Amino acid sequence: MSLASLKDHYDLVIVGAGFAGMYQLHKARALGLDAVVIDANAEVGGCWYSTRYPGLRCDVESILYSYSFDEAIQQEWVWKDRFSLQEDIAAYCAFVADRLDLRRDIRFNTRVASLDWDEKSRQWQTRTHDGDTVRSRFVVLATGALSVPILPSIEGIDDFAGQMFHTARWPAEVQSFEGRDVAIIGTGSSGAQIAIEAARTARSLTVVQRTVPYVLELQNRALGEGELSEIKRNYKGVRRRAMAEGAGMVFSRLSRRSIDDFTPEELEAEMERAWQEGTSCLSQTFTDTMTNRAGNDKIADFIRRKVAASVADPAKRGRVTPTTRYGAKRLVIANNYYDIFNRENVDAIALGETPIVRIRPDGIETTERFYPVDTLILATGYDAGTGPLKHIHCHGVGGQDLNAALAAKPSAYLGLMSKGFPNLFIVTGPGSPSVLANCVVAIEQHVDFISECLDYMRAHAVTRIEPDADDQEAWFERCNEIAAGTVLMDIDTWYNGANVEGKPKAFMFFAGGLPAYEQKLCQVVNDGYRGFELA
Ligand code: NA7
Repeated sequence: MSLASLKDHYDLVIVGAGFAGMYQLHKARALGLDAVVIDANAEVGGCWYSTRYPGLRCDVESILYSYSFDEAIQQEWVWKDRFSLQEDIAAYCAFVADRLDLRRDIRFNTRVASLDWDEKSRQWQTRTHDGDTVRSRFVVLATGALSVPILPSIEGIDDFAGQMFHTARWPAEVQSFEGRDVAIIGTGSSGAQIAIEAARTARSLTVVQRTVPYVLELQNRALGEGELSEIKRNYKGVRRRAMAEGAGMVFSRLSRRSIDDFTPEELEAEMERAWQEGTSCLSQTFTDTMTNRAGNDKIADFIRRKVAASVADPAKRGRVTPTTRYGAKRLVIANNYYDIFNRENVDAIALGETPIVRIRPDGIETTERFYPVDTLILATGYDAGTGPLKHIHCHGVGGQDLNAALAAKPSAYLGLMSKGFPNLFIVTGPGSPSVLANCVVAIEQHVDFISECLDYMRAHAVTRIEPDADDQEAWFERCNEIAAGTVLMDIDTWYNGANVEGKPKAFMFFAGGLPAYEQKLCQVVNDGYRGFELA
């Protein structure tokens, strides 16, 4: 593919052509701004284009994990499944790019190497790895939260002689596990989804668990034509309902009551109903899943009983039964996950009981036994939130380094801007609802805010915006205060930075829900961008 040439100057440079970058480009054009998107991939879609392991499926409903801003697009696109496969989401992004003619302003196959602020001209200089430089008044980092993989350091791993890959860097040619001896290290969403695929065809599958996950039922199914038309008839209403919910999703019913308000029989019935509805309904139906630890234990126990009813072999059942705090880690939601452990070719290791001694060229040796492996899958997660920014050398006022600032404290005012980095917006950055909600809703919320802000600045002849240091600090504290009142800080997770060595333990997102966050954004705008310094 030939690369569109970059001009010397734009009003706005957008880094990343995923959901956020695509929408930001569309909004910038509507404002009459001259904008360009730069993306390292060869196509739009961001992580939905670049992450392609077999079985990758979104755990937010298709009808809501999609743009709401264009009525014609949402009426025209036909979703196949209640929860979409990666290939369908990637196809949707390509369709949107076609419809809005976005590609002519996207420079693909190009990585941004550095961003440097020039105080005198109040402009950013963007340098690409190819050596091109571009100047712009504004930069929007639409780089996503989960794209930089973490590779585990396990003794002997470098000597492994079989095929080995991280889920985020999946080779296109590997689509089948037929006849292979597969081990999957990691049991977040990626590990669980691949395990379901691999179990069907692998000669043997070993699921290596460091923390044994709670896996909820996705309840995926094909979307009937009538069902989709019904939703489309009132799409606006469905979107409004999603926006009003904390996580940007819609359920047929939420109890909206405390777990303590139920008798044991009623609670059992409510949990079963929510389990059958699928996805995260079991967590969302109660008002206090994340704050009422005794109540939270009752949900954990309900899932343990589901495991007990699903896995016949008592030894395997013991190994896949979770014991940690429910809901503190990102929920894993998949179709019939526990059933795979009834297959003779599938086993699980619980590292808490039988740790890995070393990886050998032909398998995994634990303190208990040796597992032959020729395909080693690293489903070991991401340097979340701040990780994607680490690959860009970003220097703000006085040469200060954005990554050094984020390494010290993952803080951005409203998750949008960091002090010392004027005119640089981050979509779904640290301190925003981001991955705690339906990310597409969170992205639209941010892009709308940024676009309105750019329009305001132009109308008021403002050429520089940056957050106030005290307001940024107060927001960081607020995010951590909210998380501290919940189970989210009870254990080490990628939400609180604990999965990356050397990362400060701090809560990286806003856990107060989308409506509260939206209210805050509105207040800030109504008060003339309170918390921001405009010049
Ligand atoms: P996650 O959710 O971060 O899961 C990573 C898994 O890998 C998790 O089970 C980790 O155990 C495990 N892990 C990480 N390092 C190791 C080592 N060294 N040894 C053993 N196990 C390890 O990543 P996913 O890709 O599954 O999902 C990320 C998100 O992407 C997902 O939630 C969706 O939003 C999309 P741990 O739990 O830390 O003990």
